[in-house]
Amino acid sequence: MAEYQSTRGRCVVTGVAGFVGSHLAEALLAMGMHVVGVDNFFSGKPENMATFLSHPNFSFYELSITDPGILTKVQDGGQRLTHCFHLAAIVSVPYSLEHEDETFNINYSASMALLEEAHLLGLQRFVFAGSAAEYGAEARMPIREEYAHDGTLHLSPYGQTKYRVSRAVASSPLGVALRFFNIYGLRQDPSSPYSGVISRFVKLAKAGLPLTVHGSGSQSRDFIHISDCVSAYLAGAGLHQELKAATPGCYNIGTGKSTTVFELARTINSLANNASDITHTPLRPGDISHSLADTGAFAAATGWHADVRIEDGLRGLVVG
Ligand code: UD2
Repeated sequence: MAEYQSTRGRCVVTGVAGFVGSHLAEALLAMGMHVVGVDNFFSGKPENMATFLSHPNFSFYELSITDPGILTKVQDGGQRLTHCFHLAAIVSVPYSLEHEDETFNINYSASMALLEEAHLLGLQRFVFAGSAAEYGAEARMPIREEYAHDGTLHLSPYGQTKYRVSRAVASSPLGVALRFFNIYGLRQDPSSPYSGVISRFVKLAKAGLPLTVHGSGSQSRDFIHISDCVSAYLAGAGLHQELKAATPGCYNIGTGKSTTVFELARTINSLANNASDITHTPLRPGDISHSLADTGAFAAATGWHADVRIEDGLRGLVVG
């Protein structure tokens, strides 16, 4: 993990009990920041906060981001908040397709209200968790930030709401929207059929079970390790010791390298000494063929780049 600046400030992390939010909170606390965590356990889990729940610089609020005036509510004793990392959202694409209004309320309306409140309270930075889903079924690779526009055909309410908020955040003087590609790492939940492919494959391979590849496995993704995502959040917020603060805008966060699902399955099986055959199931409806980030904009703005090679990240998950 990169070295982080020891600095004082009071950060809000929404979605703190999620896979990514919990890693971000750990890093901020390790830097000496105060962290105010918000989660309503819709998809987050209390056990994700086990390493820091009793940290003296951490306070937790079980609240939905749809509660009005949430930043004012969590300003412990009126102490000034400095940064807001907004990660809480409906994160499942299939769920968003079945619950369009709820997704709009949570992912769009609540996010816009939070951004406005951050302005009113004079926060220094508002860093938003955007997504590669904002690009829909983009065919040009690697994907550049400007490829998402108002005419983009979004494949889900999830992608559409993330796009709209990213645009609003990027045009605010305190806003940085980070469009993450496929994040993986410790604590990612492998339990649903729509969980990240790496978390599912690692769980199956460790149990000696066959990995199920949808289609031929020639589809590819830009897989980015959680520690690189955390360093991108810190650079986005202007809190990374070695990197420049990002200017307001919208940035891709990926590795710039693609891995096919089949390569992934083979590597994970080999690391886990899993002798079971790889099985193939029908392609998932709506699956995109390829997704690869052009990370030049964030690199130019901050000097950030991903450090963890996929082989090393996978070895860490499988072998420990
Ligand atoms: C990612 C995001 C999603 C959304 C989307 C936008 C994750 C976990 N999901 O979906 O939230 O942002 O990008 O494009 O980051 N696969 C298998 N076998 C399995 C599971 C998956 O072959 O058991 C395949 C799957 O069909 C797909 C690839 O692996 O081709 C990646 O699947 P994923 O669910 O990890 O991520 P993705 O890119 O569909």
